[in-house]
Amino acid sequence: MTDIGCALLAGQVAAGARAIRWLDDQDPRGREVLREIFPHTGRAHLVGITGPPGAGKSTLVDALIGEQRARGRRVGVIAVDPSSPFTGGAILGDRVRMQRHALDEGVFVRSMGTRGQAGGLSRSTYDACLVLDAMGYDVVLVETVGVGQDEIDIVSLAHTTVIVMVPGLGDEVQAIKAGLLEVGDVFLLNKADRDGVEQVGRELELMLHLRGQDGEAAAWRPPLLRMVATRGEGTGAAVDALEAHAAHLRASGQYQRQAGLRSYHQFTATLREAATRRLLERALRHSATAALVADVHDLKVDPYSAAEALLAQTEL
Ligand SMILES: Nc1nc2c(ncn2[C@@H]2O[C@H](COP(=O)(O)OP(=O)(O)OP(=O)(O)O)[C@@H](O)[C@H]2O)c(=O)[nH]1
Ligand SMILES: [Mg+2]
Repeated sequence: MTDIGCALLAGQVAAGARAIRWLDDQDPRGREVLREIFPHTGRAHLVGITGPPGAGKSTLVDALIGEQRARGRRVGVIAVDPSSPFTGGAILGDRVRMQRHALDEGVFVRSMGTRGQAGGLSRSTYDACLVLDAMGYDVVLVETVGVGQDEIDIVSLAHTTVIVMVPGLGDEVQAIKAGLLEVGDVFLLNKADRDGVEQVGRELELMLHLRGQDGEAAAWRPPLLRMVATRGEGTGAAVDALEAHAAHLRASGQYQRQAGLRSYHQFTATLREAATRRLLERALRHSATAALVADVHDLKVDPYSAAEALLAQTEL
């Protein structure tokens, strides 16, 4: 075992931060550490938190950290900012919001920005979750803005997906709401101190009721809880709901299966990427490929026939 692997398993923050950086940079040392720590993962409760921009997710995460710490849990946080390559503004905001935990060694906060390539962010997030899990954090909270499918994928790979909603949002958010509704395990209606909370609350309750109707009796019924994150109101009930959901997953064996699913998802994503690259490299050695690619650009052949032709002429 490498020194950094040992230090990481002992929970040393500097080692964890370094491993995450290596993994992010695709430095081969990152992969080696990951191989070492992988058998020590699968314990942490992974909680994805998503919702529209400005819904109060970071404020709420800060409140959840406080409550989890009061219950004696060690907490890791990954703040995902898909919009920023450098996580400049977001980090700053999140740091300020979570500052009161900065000196608490039972709390570790990391921010991740997009790496540019497709799937890069979900890979970085997955790797960081494994690192925090191996470091012994009991709970890992992953915050991301719920706008696109990629971001929804990131959080729905967690054990427990928390959807944050707020009153006073327009139609655009209704659409987001529909997509998010399917993946939520716990719904937090934040900014309950604002006007319109009753109406949104009723709408969401109806939607959740309709969603619940085709489930089996043993299925989890997602609760809808009101919160005022800035004042810490509703935090205890929110943490209770997270724990109840983890207990539900453990009782049905889904808790362990989820780790396997995540790993399988990552396995196929990695294969897909590598296989496509290899296939294109090989295909480009054939002289016919350049002509085929030109035909695709010139719309002389439909994309499906072109893909079939390329596969037929290339050995996998
Ligand atoms: N009135 C009210 N304001 C809140 C509440 N929770 C958060 N806010 C405010 O909402 C604003 C956005 O909060 P953030 O925690 O940054 O929201 P976010 O969802 O993390 O934002 P992004 O990460 O940028 O999408 C801040 O000004 C908070 O103080 C609440 O319960 N009530
Ligand atoms: Mg935030």
